[in-house]
Amino acid sequence: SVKERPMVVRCYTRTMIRMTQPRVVIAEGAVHLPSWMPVEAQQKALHEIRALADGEAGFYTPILRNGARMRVRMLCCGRHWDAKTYRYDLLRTDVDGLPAPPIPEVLRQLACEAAESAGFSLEPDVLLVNWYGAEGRMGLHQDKDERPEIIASGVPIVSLSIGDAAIFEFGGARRKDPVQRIRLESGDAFVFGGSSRLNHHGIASIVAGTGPTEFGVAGRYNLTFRQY
Ligand code: MD3
Ligand code: FE
Repeated sequence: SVKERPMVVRCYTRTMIRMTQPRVVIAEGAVHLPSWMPVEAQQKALHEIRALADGEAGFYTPILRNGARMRVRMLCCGRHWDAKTYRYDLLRTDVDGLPAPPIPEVLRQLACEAAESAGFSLEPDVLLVNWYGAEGRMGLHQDKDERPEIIASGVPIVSLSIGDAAIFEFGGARRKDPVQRIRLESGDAFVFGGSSRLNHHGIASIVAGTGPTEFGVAGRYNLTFRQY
């Protein structure tokens, strides 16, 4: 179903225009907000991501407990997701032992607004930034390493996409449940709360060269904001 979110747009002509923004409910609690971020907000977010990338504790390639390299580069804020233990930790124990940097305030604010746009509320204390190159992907999985009480409460995970489009797969509670394929574009927000919080999901592929050219970014950044 599609619901509309009324919003006011300030034009350069100083006229106030009432517009609506699409809100697509994919499953109970799973709300897709296409083009939710204006281009300026995406650029502001990219600026923050670049500052993190250039910081002491930058991007790395996570190596899973089975020894496999993930097909994304990652950077965690607030808390670090340890790919060896599948636990959250204040330090990057499986990478370089450095503390996870704090979540930049600009980004935290964006996530709270996206949650609100979807009818949820979120106080994120973890941000995972994933970077996908043209060959990037992420297999079907569940996000269940957060505290059980948080997961049970239905608090959402907020995802923001910037750069190249991605083919996102969204399944159900069981691994074998059928998946919906949704193309995520630069500027899209997606909120996964309620009963969709434990659904299987992944990134099947990146559609290289489809991001806004003015950003000068290669590949795709995905930001997931979580409450641990
Ligand atoms: C559905 N990231 O970091 S974001 C992840 O695009 C992750 O980088 C993907 O899956 C990416 O764990 C997908 C969309 C997403 C994020 C969290 C979810 C979908 C979700 C949690 C529950 C259900
Ligand atoms: Fe996930």
